[in-house]
Amino acid sequence: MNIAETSAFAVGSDGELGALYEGLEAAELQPLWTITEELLTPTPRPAAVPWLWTFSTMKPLAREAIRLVPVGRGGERRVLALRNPGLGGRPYAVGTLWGALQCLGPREVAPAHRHTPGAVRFVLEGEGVWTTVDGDACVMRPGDLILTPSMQWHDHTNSGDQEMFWFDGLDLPMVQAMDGVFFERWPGPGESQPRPAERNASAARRVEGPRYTDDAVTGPLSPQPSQLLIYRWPETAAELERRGRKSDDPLVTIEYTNPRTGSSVLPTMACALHRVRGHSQAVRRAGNAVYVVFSGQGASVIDGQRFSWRPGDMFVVPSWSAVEHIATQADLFVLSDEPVLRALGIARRQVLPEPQQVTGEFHRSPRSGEGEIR
Ligand code: GTQ
Ligand code: FE2
Repeated sequence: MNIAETSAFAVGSDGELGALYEGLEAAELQPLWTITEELLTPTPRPAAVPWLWTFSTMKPLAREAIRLVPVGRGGERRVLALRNPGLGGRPYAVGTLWGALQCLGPREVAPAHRHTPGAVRFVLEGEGVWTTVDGDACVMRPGDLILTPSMQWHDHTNSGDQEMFWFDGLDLPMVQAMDGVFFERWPGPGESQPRPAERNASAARRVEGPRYTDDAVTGPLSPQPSQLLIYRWPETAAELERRGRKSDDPLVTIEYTNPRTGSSVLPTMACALHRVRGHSQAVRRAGNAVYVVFSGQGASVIDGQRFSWRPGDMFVVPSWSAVEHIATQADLFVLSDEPVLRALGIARRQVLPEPQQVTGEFHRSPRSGEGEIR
């Protein structure tokens, strides 16, 4: 930083100012007046960029990983993390959220462990897997949402002869930012929890209260995760149908809720489902989101770039980026960090009056695997 620039309003000679800045530098002190504009931005400036990972690129690589890299102690999980190119090599989908494709081959078991970051799974393809969460075997089928809240033991078992693929979302970057990561391996006996006595027990237990709400959860904030760990696709679809019939909005949104409190499913992360049936309004939201295409084909315009998508594709909308969706009929799973912004009293949304001008198209060349904006 040039002294004349930083000192436009300073009094004193260049020599005195030079000595001051040298003194500050040597003392590990940073004068705020030299960094105000990059620190206190009028609106969020996420390092993460809008990006899309196609299932057609990810799945063959995941299948090669199934063939070549066994799952087990050490690696723990066969997970391909979405690595946002704006984040300087950090393995995060956006600054606050981990997003990944996880897969298990026939008869594979991912060993039990637990950690402070909480996780959600949204199932894309295959049958035969269950995730055991603190002794409760949660059977996973396409379209189901399964929760593994913070510090609950979890392992994944594929008892069938199909490969299985699902999306993982974790609040790992947030927990990391709080320097709050703790991780433990199952102490045994064995690598995973004993063959569970219970199956889908959290769903069988009658937890009173609605499991879905419209877009904005306004219920009391709860540090407790949902005790209901499974949200089945047929129930989600029925709720979408019901709400879809009552409105002609091109976007029907439901948020999964903790039935006991009416708040988000996990303290840090909200899960929602968008049914797109037309051209939605452009909106901005404070906080980051990861989208997973469950069904249908369409496109989203993010900050003027058009991203076309198909089932299994995953894309990210960084904080305060404008986004609108276009499809005849498509279902998108959405993971966001909005509960944290709500808890801090800084959640905000803005609906834009006009659709965005499309200034570019996002393409992934299947050859290089590199994304490209044209
Ligand atoms: O399935 O337990 O994508 O611990 C990242 C960390 C999945 C898991 C991830 C994990 C898991
Ligand atoms: Fe885990």
